[in-house]
Amino acid sequence: MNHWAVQTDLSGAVDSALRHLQETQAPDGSWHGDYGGPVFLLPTLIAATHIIDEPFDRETEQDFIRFFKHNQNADGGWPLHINGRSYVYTTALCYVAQRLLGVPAEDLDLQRGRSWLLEHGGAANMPPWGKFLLALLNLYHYDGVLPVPPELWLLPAAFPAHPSRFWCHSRMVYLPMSYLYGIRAQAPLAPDIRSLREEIYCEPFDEVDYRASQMRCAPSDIHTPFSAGYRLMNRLLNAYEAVARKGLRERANAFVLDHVRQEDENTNTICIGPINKVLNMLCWHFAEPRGERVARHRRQLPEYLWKGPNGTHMQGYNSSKLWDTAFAVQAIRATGRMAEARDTVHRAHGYIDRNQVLEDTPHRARYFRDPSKGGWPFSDRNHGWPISDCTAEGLKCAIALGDHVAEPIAGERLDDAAALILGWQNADGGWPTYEKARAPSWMEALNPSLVFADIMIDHSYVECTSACVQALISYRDQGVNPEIGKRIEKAVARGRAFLLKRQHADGSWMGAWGICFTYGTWFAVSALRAAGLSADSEPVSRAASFLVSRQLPDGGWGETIESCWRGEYASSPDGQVVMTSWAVLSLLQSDMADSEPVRAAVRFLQERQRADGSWPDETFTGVFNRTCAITYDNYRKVFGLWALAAAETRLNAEAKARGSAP
Ligand code: LAN
Repeated sequence: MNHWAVQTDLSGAVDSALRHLQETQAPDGSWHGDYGGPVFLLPTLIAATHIIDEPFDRETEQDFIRFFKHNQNADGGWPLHINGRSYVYTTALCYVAQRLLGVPAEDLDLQRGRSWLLEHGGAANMPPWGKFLLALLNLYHYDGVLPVPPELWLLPAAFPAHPSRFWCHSRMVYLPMSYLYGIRAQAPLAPDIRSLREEIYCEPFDEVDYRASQMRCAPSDIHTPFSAGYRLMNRLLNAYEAVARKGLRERANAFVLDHVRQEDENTNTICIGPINKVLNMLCWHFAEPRGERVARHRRQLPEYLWKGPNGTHMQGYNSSKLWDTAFAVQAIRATGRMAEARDTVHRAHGYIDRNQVLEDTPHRARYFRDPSKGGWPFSDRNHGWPISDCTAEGLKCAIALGDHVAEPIAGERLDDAAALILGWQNADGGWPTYEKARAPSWMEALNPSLVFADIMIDHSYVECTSACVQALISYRDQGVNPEIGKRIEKAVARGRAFLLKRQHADGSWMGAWGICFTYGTWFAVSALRAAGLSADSEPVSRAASFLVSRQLPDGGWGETIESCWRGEYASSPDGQVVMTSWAVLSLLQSDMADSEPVRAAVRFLQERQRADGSWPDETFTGVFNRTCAITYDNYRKVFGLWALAAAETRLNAEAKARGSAP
């Protein structure tokens, strides 16, 4: 019997999902969607534009307020990410931001927010980043800010805790922070600030014990407590701050400002991420008031904004365009309808072609940068920071599209990408996000954020490793010289060993950037299969058993962000399209490819699909630093299509094997 016959019109479902994907392609060839979710970014931006006195137009500001109102929790507080529980960090920031936007303190929602805040210890109970921002606004005393002296940058680079060894996102936040701290940057004490001082603390502003509150934080906000090592270091930093000499401070400030300038120039003032974007802008506001550099930053800011149905907010990156486009291309390819989708594919190829990084950053060693030439970024080439897995997905697409486009990307550019990937592999066989490991793992203990985990160094990740392994294999398979071939073979073997070591006892892999085990498992299984493991090999079979054990009665899979911070599978009550698609894509590569669980999952995907080929919005699928959820708007249409297409391919292959039409 043909088990697949139960799937009514699978090819029709693929057709309509493909049509929907094609219809939503942007004119530049990419897929562009909301990259939101975090709630702490927008208030940070509003504080900064307030400090530089360059607010947004009234209409946009009203839309910011709409975002805040929409995302206020029933208890009165604000969450770290949309739909999360309340944090003191975001509650204080969202309260302050709305006041700066002109919402009166008597506003009923703000009153509820203030009550929640004061019940949870007030703004002196915020985690360090929040206090730092309040200090910039002149709403908090610098005595209560964890010292971040710029002089650390002047230490010999060989020093193991030198900031050049931090994960680039933390490094690029710490950089402008150390400048602003070094000069004790502070907005003037305007009347709105004066009244806010009386609204957000449990005690009168001048009676807050700032020094004692340096390390104080509400339990609701603590994910990674201060380590003993950090406490000791913080004592040393405070002692240093008490004796810091002016001459050295000025030298350090100049050094830091030069690095801020270089980051701005490398990224066309986009900066690596939203927080350092805002802080770099503030550096220039204080260093060169009303100068061209701060103006350029301010002009560029709207690129980070997204106007959604529930208000305008600040996104986690300037976009996720390259990443989404690379997956869209692979989903289309899985349909086997490249010829039908020719124009779409051409335009997507154009985007991938135009957005490869073609040169290293200037004086890269002096500015602590790895090579960039040949890499692909997450958003676009203007941003410029290449990422291991984005490079890998870009390379996979460039190779896959080589036969389908008139002007394939030149071979030397593919060579550069492959060389970059090879150069990024860590000693443990895994791949990091942006940069090869620069520091020992104990440095993670110096994480001062409390709110986030795994931010101090660039660790090796399952997803990055998997993408790099797959890309190297595709690159090798199109023919390389024996010497490179040998290097790739070794790199792949080490990557494979890394992945096998990371498999959990239950057969799963934990993802770090998607939620969560369904994501990690899909990446790992895909790489292991590409690297030669068979569908019935023990690791792949165990992964399949794990997935089947987590399938929900509706035929789907669904995970919540709890999976990420608990490190244990946390199921949602109902199946979710994206997680179900990841599970299907994994199972189809296993010895369970032809099984009732897969058929039930495909039925689930078909049932959830709307008439126009799309799927309705669901829970978050992305995460960072284990605690903050982030939206991948395009994942439903991309992975939904990919999973259905892979199932259809399988069905056709079976029919062919039996010598009958499907
Ligand atoms: C991203 C976005 C892309 C993401 C992938 C490429 C998907 C991933 O496979 C590797 C890690 C990476 C590059 C990533 C890392 C952390 C980022 C940069 C983000 C999730 C986007 C926003 C986040 C950044 C740290 C947010 C700013 C907040 C701070 C705590 C600094």
